[in-house]
Amino acid sequence: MSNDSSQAKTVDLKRLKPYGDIMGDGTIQICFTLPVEPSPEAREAAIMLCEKMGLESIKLATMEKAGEGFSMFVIYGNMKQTVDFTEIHVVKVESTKRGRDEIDEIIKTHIGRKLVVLGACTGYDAHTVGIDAIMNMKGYAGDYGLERYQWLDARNLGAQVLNEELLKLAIREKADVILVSKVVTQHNIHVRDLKDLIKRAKQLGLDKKIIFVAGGPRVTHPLALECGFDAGFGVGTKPSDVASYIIDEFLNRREEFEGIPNPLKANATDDTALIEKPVPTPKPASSPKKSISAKKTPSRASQSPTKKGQSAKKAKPAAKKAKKKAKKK
Ligand code: B12
Repeated sequence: MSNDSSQAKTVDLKRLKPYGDIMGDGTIQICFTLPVEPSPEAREAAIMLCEKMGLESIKLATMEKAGEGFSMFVIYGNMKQTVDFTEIHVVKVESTKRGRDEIDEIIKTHIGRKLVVLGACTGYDAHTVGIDAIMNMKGYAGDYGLERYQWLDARNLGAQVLNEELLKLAIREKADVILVSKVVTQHNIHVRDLKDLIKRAKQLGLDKKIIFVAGGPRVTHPLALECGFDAGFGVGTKPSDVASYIIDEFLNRREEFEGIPNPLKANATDDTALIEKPVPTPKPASSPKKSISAKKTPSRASQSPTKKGQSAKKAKPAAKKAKKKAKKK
């Protein structure tokens, strides 16, 4: 594949198509499995399917056996379809990306207290890796988690936290932000659970007081908005993306509801508005983080009608671990 960056100049954004070797060739690579043994007939079937997809100059790179009765293909071909890149407008989270030191300094200077952030994987969902990536000290992809921010009081409640229990804790702990992770999307359970949380929050008058953020591999910002959340984050999100959004949203809301000008806005007059230097390496938080847990709530695993199911069994250790951790703090 040619690596000539001067080719970028010839990109036609009105008629954007995939790039393979020559600008505008429309080359794509696709990979799929057919439920038949590898054979000349299977190969022909794979090529015919690609033709039906509208591909031209089809080149079959490999046909491999993928288990008994299955064959896997990697095929190249050129597509004719284009999209008008200039007409694409995506609804996305609006915030200025900042680093941890800067965010800590902004909270210290302009808010003067720690922001309380509760995170949980809700409903039956036992996939904690996503919320851990955002919250845990060690963080994700070289980006420290929210627990490491000196001016965030970040508490990870773990998996299978019931919406009602999450809101009870939010009231008790005076949460500023609730982070919800949804990974399982079967039968649109993520949408139902997210909407249910906001419905309950509205009944309790919490929807304007707390910033609600959803996340997960199939969560998008528009989907989160549709569910009544304030923002949604998907695949590849880093903790600092979330922390950056939190402070922007917190200060915007404070301006809107309390009339305190947002010092981060470009036209802010406050001379502390622009943080030029990051604070030195933060010391461990002086006040130990309060321990909270959703322990009074019977876990979904034990309530589940399918309690003998694999999902319920696997969920328990994760929930126990989170409770233990919260107790330790
Ligand atoms: C590990 C895993 C498990 C582990 C979970 C262990 C744990 N403690 O988390 C175990 C084995 C328990 C498990 C169980 C099940 N799993 Co599973 N699992 C996975 C797997 C392989 C990886 C998920 C993962 O850890 N990703 C890594 C993290 C870092 O990525 P992430 O979650 O996307 O998080 C990032 C972003 O999305 C975002 N993010 C996520 N949450 C949040 C929250 C906020 C607030 C923000 C801002 C951002 C954010 O930030 C993160 C970092 O960038 C996936 C397949 C896959 N390859 O993705 C299947 C998968 C998620 N599981 C699946 C299924 C079906 C199940 C089971 C139902 C299987 C079964 N029949 O028992 C059970 C369900 C149990 C339950 N009650 O929930 C399906 C889900 C299908 C669907 N869309 O509904 C998947 C996709 C596999 C598949 N292809 O079928 N699973």
